[in-house]
Amino acid sequence: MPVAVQVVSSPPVSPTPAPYKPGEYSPEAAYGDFRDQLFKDGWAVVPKAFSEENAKAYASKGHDFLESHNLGYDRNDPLTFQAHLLPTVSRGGLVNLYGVGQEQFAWDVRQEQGIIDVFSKIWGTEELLVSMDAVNLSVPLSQTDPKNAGVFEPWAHTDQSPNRQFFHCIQGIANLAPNGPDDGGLMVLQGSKELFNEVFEKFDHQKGEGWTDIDSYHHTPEMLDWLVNEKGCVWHKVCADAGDLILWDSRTVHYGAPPVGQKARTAVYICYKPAALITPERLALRVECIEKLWTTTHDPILFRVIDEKNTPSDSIRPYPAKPVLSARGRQLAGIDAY
Ligand SMILES: O=C(O)CCC(=O)C(=O)O
Ligand SMILES: [Fe+2]
Repeated sequence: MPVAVQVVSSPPVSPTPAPYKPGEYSPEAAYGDFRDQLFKDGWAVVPKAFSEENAKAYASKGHDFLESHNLGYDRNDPLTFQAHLLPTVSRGGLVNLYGVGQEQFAWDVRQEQGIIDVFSKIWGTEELLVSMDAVNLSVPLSQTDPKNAGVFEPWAHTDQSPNRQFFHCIQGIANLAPNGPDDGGLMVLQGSKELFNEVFEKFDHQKGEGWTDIDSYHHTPEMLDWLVNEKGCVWHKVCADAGDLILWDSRTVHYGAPPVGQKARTAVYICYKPAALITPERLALRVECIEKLWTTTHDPILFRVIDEKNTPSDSIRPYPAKPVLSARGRQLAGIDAY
């Protein structure tokens, strides 16, 4: 399981004005729910967004996925918790190859009504499109094996272009297994959302020929040092139970940490945005992704398509069957109009 650098194809993305502005915090306009913390701190956990029983069943499908590559991994045998017995994962246990974004269990999570309701509240509409993003399947790996050194390195970033200086996206993690302090998971830099614009002004000299329009920016050591040591931002490990939904504003600096205990991390990355935002061209591309079993990045509107050419031939696993979607799922996919 080498840590792969994923190349994704990049259809043109450009800074767009945000037509929805629900994401700014004001004490006068308190919601009395998860949105207050989300809009203030840049992250929040919604407990019990879906049932623990369903979460466990989805987690089991995640382990089926890992075992089905027939590389030697067996969830019941800790001696097989080794990188070379697993399919290729990207950083922090994130799997985005092998057509995983079109796996039935990923779609079943996206069709969970409790999760849809949370994003409907955020955007003020039930007419949403959902991402066809990666999953997280992190088997605990040895921290002393030098081959795993890269696995344990932080990869602090935001999933929003420095050119979009406004509320743009809320990302989510449907948490499938109990996720305590040692179990890996989302690390957030508390306080960094408020400083999203300022950090790029302060480090303007690092922009080279200009900041990227792509919604992914990895912060330089100088930026992180400034955020932590001068601005007082604090790293926080988000903990959650199976069935909880973790949310964060894409301007919050974050990364996914691998487990350092005995238990595996399993999660589905999930993000919904109003269907009204998409162009006909991108809607057609979404449907093509489902047809061709392609995975995308996090934003259901301005997504990039993961280049499946990087899927290694290290496994005999066939690609997934086409997912079967409910009527609601077909609307969330963009196959059927609202
Ligand atoms: O694995 C995580 O908790 C975070 C992954 C991540 O950075 C993302 O999905 O944008
Ligand atoms: Fe991210």
